[in-house]
Amino acid sequence: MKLKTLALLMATAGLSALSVSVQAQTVIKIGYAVAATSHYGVGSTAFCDEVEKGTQGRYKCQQFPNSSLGGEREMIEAVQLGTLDVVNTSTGPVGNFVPEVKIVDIPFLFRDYDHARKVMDGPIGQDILTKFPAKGLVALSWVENGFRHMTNSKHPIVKPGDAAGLKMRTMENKVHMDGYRAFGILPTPMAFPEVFGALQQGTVDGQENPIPVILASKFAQVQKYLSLTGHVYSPALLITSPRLMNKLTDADKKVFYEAAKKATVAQRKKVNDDEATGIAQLEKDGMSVVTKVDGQAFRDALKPVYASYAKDFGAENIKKIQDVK
Ligand code: EAX
Repeated sequence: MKLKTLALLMATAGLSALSVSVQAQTVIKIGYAVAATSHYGVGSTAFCDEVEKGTQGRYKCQQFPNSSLGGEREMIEAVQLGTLDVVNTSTGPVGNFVPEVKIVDIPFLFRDYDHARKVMDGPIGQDILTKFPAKGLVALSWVENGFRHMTNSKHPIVKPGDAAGLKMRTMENKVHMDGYRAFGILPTPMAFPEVFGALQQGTVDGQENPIPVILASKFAQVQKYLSLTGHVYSPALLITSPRLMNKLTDADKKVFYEAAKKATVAQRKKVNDDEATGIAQLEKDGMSVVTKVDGQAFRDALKPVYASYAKDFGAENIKKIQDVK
């Protein structure tokens, strides 16, 4: 009898040891273009911490910052193929995969951060997220890159005339490029990993990015002039694959979506913090900053392009976004 009990105990112990080893940890690979210390790193870490906590460690992340897995377009392709699990990416190349995203890339569409975040969190933004599965992708949440500003190595930009003729690196984004041409810029599309070198070598005169990216990527080392043009809001997305989502239990799925919400809050907060302290830092780093840009002149230059945006995206859809208060 005693022996039997012992055997039973041993069997139970063996079984639980087995069940522990069956619950192996799944490592999720998450990639982004900029440094681990950037807003992308902060958002991704918030996502990863919550996923690990919410699944009691059954899932954990391995992060690939600094474009170590390629540019944003390549990372989205990798998620589609299943070689990368999650990408935290600006919308730069996303419209080439999911055309419904393009409308939020229109320059001077959003008045400020409050407006942009309200649209993303509201029915318009949330409806765009539903368009991803048809393209073999799942958008977990809107995160954020920030309002984009121009930098260059030639001279201060106050009005479109100053930008005219400058060769400027842009994202691989037609909506942006069409708009920037109206400013007189010569847009040169390029993946992010090539930008620092192109600025250093003078292949391009300038580029445009939000303060958190300009800071994290040390563009002050290769660009003298920063103009706070805020000419376009740059949304970002946490994108994963249907393949990964379909493997999750309903409870784990909920954990992933909750984690994505935490990422949104954390990433936006880092954008706010960088906006608050970053301009002074960039000045310290040697940049000459134009804070008073002639925004109206930039908006006026864009008028003819808005007519073509209206044709592409529907004037009423643009107005719906503008009308969000
Ligand atoms: O997403 O390509 C870009 O300029 C992006 O803003 C940057 O990589 C962060």
